Amino acid sequence: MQNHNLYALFQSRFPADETAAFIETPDGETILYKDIDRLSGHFLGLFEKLGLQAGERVIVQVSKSPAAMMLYLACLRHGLIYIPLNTAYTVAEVEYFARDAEPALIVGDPAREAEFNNLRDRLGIANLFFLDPRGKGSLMQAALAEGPLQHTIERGADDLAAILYTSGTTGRSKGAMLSHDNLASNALTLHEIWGWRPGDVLLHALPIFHVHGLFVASHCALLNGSKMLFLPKFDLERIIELLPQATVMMGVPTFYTRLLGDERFTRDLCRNMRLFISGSAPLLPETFRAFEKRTGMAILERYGMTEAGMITSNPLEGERIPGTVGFPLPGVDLRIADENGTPLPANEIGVLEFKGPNLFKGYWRMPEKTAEEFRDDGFFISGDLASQDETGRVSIVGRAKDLIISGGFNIYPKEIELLIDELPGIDESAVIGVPHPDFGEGVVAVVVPKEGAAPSEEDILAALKDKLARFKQPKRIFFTDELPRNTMGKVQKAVLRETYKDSFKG
Ligand code: MLC
Ligand code: AMP
Repeated sequence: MQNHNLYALFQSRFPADETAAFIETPDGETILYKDIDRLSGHFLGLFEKLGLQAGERVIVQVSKSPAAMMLYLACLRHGLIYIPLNTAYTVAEVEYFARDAEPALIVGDPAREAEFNNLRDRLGIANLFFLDPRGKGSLMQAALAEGPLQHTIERGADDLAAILYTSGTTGRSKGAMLSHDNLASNALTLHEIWGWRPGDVLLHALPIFHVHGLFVASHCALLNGSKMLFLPKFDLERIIELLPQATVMMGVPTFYTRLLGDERFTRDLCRNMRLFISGSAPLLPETFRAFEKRTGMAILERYGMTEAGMITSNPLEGERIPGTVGFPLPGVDLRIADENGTPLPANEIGVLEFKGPNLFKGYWRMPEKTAEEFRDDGFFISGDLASQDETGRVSIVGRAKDLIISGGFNIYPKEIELLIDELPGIDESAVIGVPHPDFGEGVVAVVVPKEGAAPSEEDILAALKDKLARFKQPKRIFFTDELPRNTMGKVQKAVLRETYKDSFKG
């Protein structure tokens, strides 16, 4: 039987060259391909010692580091289901995920050790370890005392490799279950269509707790045996320093607007680059054009989501058209449909639906929610509004779901509205995204105070501080006597977005 474990696929592609580097950090830390088996093998030793079984969940909320990458690969090898969490999440937010996923192991940042200990005690989590931004801490200590072991356990195509939480329209997060084959099929396709070639070097500045940085970027590098110049986070200075050594970079649109904002970012700096890829949020056509003017290169925009990885891409060869996300990936069946799932004619706007080998296995322990988002014929309802032209090229024109995407992070207004609405002196609120020069969209809360009450912006922000990750907190709060509603009584968010559209101008 073929082992569908994704790690086995990577392993089969590791370069024969003993000196080939997988990761290089600005601090001079290097991991060679030949060392990946051994380094991840120490974690396998620890997993064995702890008695962790395939199919158990591991929650990881740690800074990006080469060690964190090794931990991810070790989880794949041991058949553990990897659950990465945004490092910005508060412990209150982590608690929700821990209750839902019932992990056998949590790995956290030692900077929040006391809070994690408290969480472990309250939830009865069996194993808690720490890994700091330098790859040190109790996890590493315990792992280095074990192994290294060298198993890559047998996995079937549908066995889960990861659960990535993504919020639903109700504001509560749902765990998207991704199998080894979901990840493998998408990685193989992207490796092929983006023309990865010997000698490619990836500049990796994305976080590794989302699809984009963890799967799309790292998996392509692994399949290609490529080196990743691995930055702990987006850092303009470092990127400018490292670009001449790179050939490929992936980023959210904010990466590209920030680069364009620096005059050192020139055509010469990009002399070895062959591909800039953008996604996770819409790339403005003006950014595409300014980028092309500055560098002579057309950013390749693609479209994806947590539930499926990548779904469409502009072509490597052929025209990349700004404002479009290109063609469905090979193997992806895509249609633009009306609210009943009936396909619409070319160029009409409807909801984008698709299916393919990359499409997830449903939401963790939420069969009803899963059923709601699938059509009877297996198509997944993405919640994105799009059109497709006669040639098959797709344009994302909006969202049917109430979602804000800020700097590539998804923010669900409902989650914030619920928290604001329960504060004293507040009648109701509406949270919207409006144009933001850096993040694409910025979060604005429009709040209706109770009669006679006068809540302040500071009070509201103070109340949200420990409950919500910083990036979700409104960057502006406006007070109003009444929210605009339609005849059905539904808040007209489009009207609010128009009213407050200049909140971040100037
Ligand atoms: C940081 N802040 C943000 C923010 N990121 N606010 C809104 N939106 C964001 N995305 C806030 C912080 O809370 C802080 O607030 C201030 O900005 C500075 O924080 P920072 O940590 O220094 O920010 P910075 O490093 O500059 O981060 C910005 C960023 C980062 C754009 C580089 O957010 C990022 O790496 N985004 C990528 C997200 C991503 O990988 N998405 C992929 C999802 S996968 P204060 O007030 O404290 O100063 C997906 C599928 C697909 O969607 O298709 O790919
Ligand atoms: P997430 O749930 O974090 O995976 O975010 C997925 C969502 O990001 C999609 O449903 C889209 O709304 C959005 N998205 C991703 N890529 C693009 C893109 N290139 N253009 C517009 N929206 C995008």
